[in-house]
Amino acid sequence: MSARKNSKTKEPVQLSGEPGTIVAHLGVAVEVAFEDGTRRSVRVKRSSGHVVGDRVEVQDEVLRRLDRNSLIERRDAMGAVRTVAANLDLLCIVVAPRPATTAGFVDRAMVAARAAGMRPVLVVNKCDLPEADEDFDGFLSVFEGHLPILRVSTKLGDGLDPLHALFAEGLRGAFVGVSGVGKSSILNSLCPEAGLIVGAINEQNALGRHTTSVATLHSLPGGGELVDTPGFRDFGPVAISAVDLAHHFCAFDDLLAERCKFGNCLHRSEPGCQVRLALEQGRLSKERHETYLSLLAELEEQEKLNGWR
Ligand SMILES: Nc1nc2c(ncn2[C@@H]2O[C@H](COP(=O)(O)OP(=O)(O)OP(=O)(O)O)[C@@H](O)[C@H]2O)c(=O)[nH]1
Ligand SMILES: [Mg+2]
Ligand SMILES: [Zn+2]
Repeated sequence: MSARKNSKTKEPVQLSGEPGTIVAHLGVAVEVAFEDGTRRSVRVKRSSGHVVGDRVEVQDEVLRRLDRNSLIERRDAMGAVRTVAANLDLLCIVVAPRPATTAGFVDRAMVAARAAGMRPVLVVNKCDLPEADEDFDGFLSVFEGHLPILRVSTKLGDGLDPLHALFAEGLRGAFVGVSGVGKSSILNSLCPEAGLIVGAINEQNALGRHTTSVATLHSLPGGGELVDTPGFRDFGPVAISAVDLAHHFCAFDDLLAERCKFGNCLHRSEPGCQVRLALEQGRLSKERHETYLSLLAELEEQEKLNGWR
């Protein structure tokens, strides 16, 4: 609705702009898709903070951002906060046997999704490769039961129907993951008219080449929308309190059902800690506890910098 009359409070009628959604951020301009199906670029300041997925109203080249339902942010290696996308229902963490993704990346992405009120989904691509072996299955198995795991191969065209079904209710999701796992390739398979550029990984070091440089939002033919994002490795936590972290860390879900001795336990080395007990009994891997500890240390550092304590 572009203009709304409020007869009860007798406020003057507020003229608002044309409603739309930001579908691409091009630095000095954003591309807005309007409800009538048209699109156009609107100039913005680089520092405007607008992101793909933002609902906006545009009037005379002035862009007003509407309230967000959700926002996914991350801290990069330099400590800067980067916004990934806004107004998402699902965060699809894309991994592949090659290039490899660390379990820590998946855990961190899951923390970010849960803290932002989005459902995380693990999308496993390139299931056709010989590297999709027992070791790789072992890597995936620690996440089983904590989020849906969908296996695909864009090369073989396998596993696309369950992905379509995931979005069919009209949900909006974003693909995140390290460069080269095939985020743009999967989107092209789901939505051939997206026409995204894909790039071969570097055979020498088996790393992606950062082919995608801007986030873009696409409507899927079977319903729903998906954001393709440029690959990144650093998923530093943003705007989560150190005390809340454990509740967003899926490896602790069952462990925290049994309460720790102290209500404000940070699950480091406190006496009577259920996490520590699980670690000692081998029910929690050292690697995952270390991921938690590194997230905790990063959040405590931020809280110190922000003077929260
Ligand atoms: N074997 C195999 N290769 C695939 C599959 N999907 C994608 N690839 C290849 O993986 C490489 C990287 O694909 P992209 O789609 O560009 O990866 P991306 O995740 O978008 O990478 P960035 O944009 O750099 O973040 C390309 O050479 C693709 O052809 C698959 O299912 N199997
Ligand atoms: Mg890409
Ligand atoms: Zn504890």
